[in-house]
Amino acid sequence: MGNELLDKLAEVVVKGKIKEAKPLAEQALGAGITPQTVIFDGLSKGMEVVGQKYEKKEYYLPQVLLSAQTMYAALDILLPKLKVEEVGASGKIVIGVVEGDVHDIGKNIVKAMLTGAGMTLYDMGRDVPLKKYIEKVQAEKANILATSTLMTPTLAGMRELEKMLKEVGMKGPCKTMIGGGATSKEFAAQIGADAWGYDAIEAVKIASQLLKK
Ligand code: B12
Repeated sequence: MGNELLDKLAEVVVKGKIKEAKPLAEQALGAGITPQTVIFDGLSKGMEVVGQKYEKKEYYLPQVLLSAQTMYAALDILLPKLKVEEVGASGKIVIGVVEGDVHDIGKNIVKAMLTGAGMTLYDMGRDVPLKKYIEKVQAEKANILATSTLMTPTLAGMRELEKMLKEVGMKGPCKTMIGGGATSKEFAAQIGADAWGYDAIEAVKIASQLLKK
């Protein structure tokens, strides 16, 4: 029963059946499936397929956009219901998608999980000029700067952010964590980021570790 609903949700994302997204998400919650499971084992699985279809040129941008909107419709229901175990580490986190990149679904899931875990989030949005991040980190005396990118060309922005943080004397007092499809643990080490996370579940673990340092 549970698996069927999750498969159906993945399919709805793949096909961009936007109207079915909310009712199905509600049905899944009603069936006792956790929001996390619905997001990671349902919606995200669908989005993986969308990515593969785009790579194979079976899908073009309008279809990808429709799938993204479908995922967002379901997330409207799911994100407010996310229950994350409080991790006993509180802190201020500035989060956003780096300049040049508009992919923000993953960032928004990460943000919801960190908020659920008891942290204070300052969401900068997507395609954000690097300077704005530094200004916000300084203004809020943030403990962590968390950035996301799914595109290779915009990786350079993350390297630049590390430099900019150093220049204003915040590298150290403010830890950095990065994630998103274009990033990797190796890349994080290369640029001197303090942590890298594969997904939103890991994001909570690494943020709490960074806050305890
Ligand atoms: C949906 C999508 C879009 C949507 C985005 C809608 C939106 N509001 O986000 C639209 C249609 C707008 C779009 C546009 C484009 N896209 Co697009 N898109 C995708 C697609 C299919 C899925 C991305 C997604 O939402 N995944 C689901 C979420 C939940 O996963 P996620 O983002 O990876 O996030 C998880 C983890 O990565 C992690 N995470 C994410 N951020 C962070 C941050 C931290 C700190 C941590 C710890 C963890 C973490 O946790 C998240 C949850 O678990 C990917 C394919 C793919 N394989 O990723 C291509 C993809 C990212 N797009 C791509 C491209 C090229 C584009 C365009 C340039 C296309 C074009 N020619 O115009 C434009 C981008 C324009 C721009 N300047 O940004 C390429 C990027 C290639 C590259 N390496 O550079 C990809 C990989 C497709 C491909 N194979 O070619 N796209």
